Amino acid sequence: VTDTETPIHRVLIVGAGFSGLGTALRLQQEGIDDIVILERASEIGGTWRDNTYPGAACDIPSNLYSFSFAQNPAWSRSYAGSNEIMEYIHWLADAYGLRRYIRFNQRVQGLSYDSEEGIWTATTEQGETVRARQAVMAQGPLSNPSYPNIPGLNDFQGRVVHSADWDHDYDFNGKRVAVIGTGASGVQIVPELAKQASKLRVFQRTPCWIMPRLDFRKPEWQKTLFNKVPSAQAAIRKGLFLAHESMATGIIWDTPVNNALERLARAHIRHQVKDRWLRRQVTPEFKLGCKRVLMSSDYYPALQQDNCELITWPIVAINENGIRTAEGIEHQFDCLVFATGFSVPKTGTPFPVYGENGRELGSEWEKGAQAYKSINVAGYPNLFMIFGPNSGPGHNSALVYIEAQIEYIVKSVTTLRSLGVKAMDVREDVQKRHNQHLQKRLARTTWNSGCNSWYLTEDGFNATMYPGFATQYARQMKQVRLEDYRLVSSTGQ
Ligand code: NA7
Repeated sequence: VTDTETPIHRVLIVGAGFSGLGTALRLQQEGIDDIVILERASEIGGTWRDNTYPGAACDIPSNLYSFSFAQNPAWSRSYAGSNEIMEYIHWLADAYGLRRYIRFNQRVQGLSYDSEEGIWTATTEQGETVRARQAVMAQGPLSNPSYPNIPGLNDFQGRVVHSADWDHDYDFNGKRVAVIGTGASGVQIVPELAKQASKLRVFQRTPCWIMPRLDFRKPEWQKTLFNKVPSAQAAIRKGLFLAHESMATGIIWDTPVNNALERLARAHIRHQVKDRWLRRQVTPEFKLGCKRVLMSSDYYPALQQDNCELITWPIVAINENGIRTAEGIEHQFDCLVFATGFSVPKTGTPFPVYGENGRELGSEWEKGAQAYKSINVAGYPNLFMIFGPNSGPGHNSALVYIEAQIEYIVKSVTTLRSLGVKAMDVREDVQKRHNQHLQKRLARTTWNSGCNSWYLTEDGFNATMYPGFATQYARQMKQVRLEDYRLVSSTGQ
């Protein structure tokens, strides 16, 4: 098929997770339904489709974890598990008829822009070509599981499982299991595996701050109320949102709120951990907020079960039987569970993206990714990103940020249509000023207070997080300031 024979769609979206589906839904509501979504897997759901390990749940209260334009009155718990979140995602796709836009099993291998025509072309590894006037990258920032580079990893003869690629056929009952990694996924997996494994060893490199998690079953009357009076749910949602906003002052900046939250986390350790050695081991040395603050009320108790032990000696090697630590001990296992997170393309893109005059985004981002309002990049007209550079939520619901970005995309697409303009390209000087300001603000955050985290590149550049309140972020996304863009008319001017 030659380019001239390939139909030109209005909007092309990469990824059918929350971001891609939400964008399609809102575009459809605005009367734009010439949409194609390319999805690499055979199912929708993105990160929630992939993260199905036992205990997988959201750290954000469920009432804050749905789109405001499609609330979910049915949440059964104060914090939703991954199953229930997937149910909500399926409901979104079915209730709004979004599946008809999706082409499954199509892994995008490149995106390129034709300046003459003002058209984006996506090609997939499976040989599909899709052309569209606007392109939305909604492939998610944390979608590729990362395995650490430990010598001998391939020699292990037992089962190897990653938190983001769970093996549901494997029976952990009575098995000797190692969990490597104590981040957000590790602390959710450990209490569940501690119920099944005969021996569970948790390999910790760095402990994280962990807050108690008030998880409870929601009363039936609340669901009935939310069904009948959506404004009641909206009001509760607002309250939860503001509570999280107020915590930002401690998590993002080193303020008295930070000290209070840290005292609470220390009290949580004292209350739940009896042994002094273990207390010392699980107490972080970095400031609360520097890495993601975790939520769990059953992780510390699980560590103290008879079948469970925390190991803080560094892992030196893996062999056919298990793990050798720097202490010189070899621990034998039937299964190794990697809760070691994701490879984050901070200084690149997940696939090559070619803009005007053949420029390539990954190489422009070698020294750290930069965008304008995290959504557009100069030289890449009509390209939008969800969870682009510096839109990471440190303290509030990811969906609040996604929603702000979706609204910006919808406004941009409808504005282009109403002005009869071919393309909008953010001005280089505007993008530069925006980033100078961002980096100045980031320098004063706790993320830059001296710990290693996936938020920072090796030389300490933060291309990941947004250094402010979710409210501030959403406010800057409310308006598309045309003066910030170079507008290209259909005649090319
Ligand atoms: P994270 O938060 O990236 O955590 C990965 C964990 O794995 C963390 O504890 C790491 O220790 C540990 N890790 C990585 N490599 C090693 C080696 N070689 N040895 C021992 N331990 C290792 O991933 P999650 O999946 O938990 O969460 C990802 C995000 O998803 C999370 O932030 C939420 O936003 C949702 P380290 O701290 O680097 O010393």
